[in-house]
Amino acid sequence: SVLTRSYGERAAHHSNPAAKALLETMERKKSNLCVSVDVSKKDSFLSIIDAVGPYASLIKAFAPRLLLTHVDIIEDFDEELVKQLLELSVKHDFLIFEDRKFADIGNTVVLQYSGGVHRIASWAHITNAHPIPGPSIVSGLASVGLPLGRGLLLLAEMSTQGSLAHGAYTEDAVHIARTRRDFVIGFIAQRRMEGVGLYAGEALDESEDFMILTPGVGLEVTGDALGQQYNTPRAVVLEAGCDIIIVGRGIYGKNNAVDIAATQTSAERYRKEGWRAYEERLRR
Ligand code: S5P
Repeated sequence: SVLTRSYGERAAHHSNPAAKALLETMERKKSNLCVSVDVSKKDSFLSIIDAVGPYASLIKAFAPRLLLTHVDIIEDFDEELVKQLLELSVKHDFLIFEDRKFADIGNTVVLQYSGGVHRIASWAHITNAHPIPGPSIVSGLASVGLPLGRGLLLLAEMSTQGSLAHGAYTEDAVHIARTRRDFVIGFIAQRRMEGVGLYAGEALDESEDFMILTPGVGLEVTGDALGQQYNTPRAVVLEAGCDIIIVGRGIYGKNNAVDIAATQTSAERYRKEGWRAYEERLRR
């Protein structure tokens, strides 16, 4: 089973270059930690990334969730930021996951992914999408991302209280991913989901290897005021069988006033906890 394979071994089961690179850097840096950096100033954004770079294998960049309106998180976004982000990604050996959560028709997501102010496909190794529109969203994004060697994650479940992504929705998300294994490298989910999305007559392919990235990870608190729910790295990696823990406020604190030393200490703490749980899982 995937659960008893090392990240390094699993790299061989992926043909997608982003998936391969991610699993290899995780093994190399002994880190299954993805740091989520949701701050609104370019300077804070870059200094957090520089600080946690040595401790994370994947940086989840700013998330301009609704491009149609004015909600882009980084107020002073520019081309220079992208350049510096890419320099940091080389310096610290991490990949960039733009948590864009695409959710529109194929034609629109092609434009959103390739163009606009942010030109996400040009710099983000990995991005994600809600499967709500059906398989066409994956085809649209793949037409932009595959030629660039990018990978996609589907949101099969969410960490929030009352999430609608469960049951048949989650089943279908996994099913869609199975039909596009060249581009869909894994899921945002809360558990391994083994056997989910296998419809009558379908067989589980031995080479199938999806990465499970899990947000809603915290050591100090069990939630926030807006429906977020937290589990420990151990519960997520060892008990639920997920591969990567996504941690935001648990690492960098609450706002733009960044305490670099404290950020580094907590990044290392989460990295250690996540890695220990993974090593224990391998021995099971
Ligand atoms: O279901 C989800 C999916 C995502 S990508 N729940 C989440 O919280 N996320 C993201 O993970 C969210 O957008 C945020 O960037 C991060 C969690 O941040 P934290 O500060 O609560 O750790």
